[in-house]
Amino acid sequence: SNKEAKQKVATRLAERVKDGDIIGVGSGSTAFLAIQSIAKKIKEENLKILAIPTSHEVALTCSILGIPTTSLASAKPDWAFDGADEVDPHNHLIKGRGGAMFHEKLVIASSNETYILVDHSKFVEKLGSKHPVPLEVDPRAVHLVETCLESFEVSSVDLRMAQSKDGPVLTEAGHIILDVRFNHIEPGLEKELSSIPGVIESGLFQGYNINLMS
Ligand code: DER
Repeated sequence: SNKEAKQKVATRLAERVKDGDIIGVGSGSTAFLAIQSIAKKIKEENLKILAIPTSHEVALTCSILGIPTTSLASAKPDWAFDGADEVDPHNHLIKGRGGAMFHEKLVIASSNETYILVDHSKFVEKLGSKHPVPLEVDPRAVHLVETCLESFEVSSVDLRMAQSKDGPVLTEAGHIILDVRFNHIEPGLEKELSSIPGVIESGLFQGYNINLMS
């Protein structure tokens, strides 16, 4: 099953942990299983590691599991792991279903290598087949960004609304998220999107040192 596949990948990832590692820890359900496997291993083998969480939720999980944490402001990760929503044949990713893609991209861009944990449902021929590309946008720039997006071939732009609170989702940095469906995702799109004034970051990951684990 999907859950068993995720658990197998999470367990295999935990085998990579070495004493003294500083590890960037991604958000999402697959990364969550990996963190639990890592907590088990470091207890059994009495390993000392530091985790760099990519969201408040991951930070809370680490503290509950007794995994010491640090931050990018104080340390560089030796390596990182995370999940993804879509992976294409070039190992380009769409991430951000969970809304943590800004911090996740900081950690992945700071890591020499990143293990992306996926089950086969994440593989696509073309990015954008199943998921929109989330943009983290400063709320003051939402109209400016929507206007700039008109010069891209876009089929929809949706403000991500909160489920258990009235109004839009606000990220941990206080921004809104626009979920954008692009008709074509070319290799240069990530950089183009980040150059739109008011776009803080996107969930498009093109050209990072990604090791797939599936
Ligand atoms: O939001 C994210 O980027 C997560 O990593 C997400 O893309 C994968 O989450 P999942 O492991 O729960 O599918």
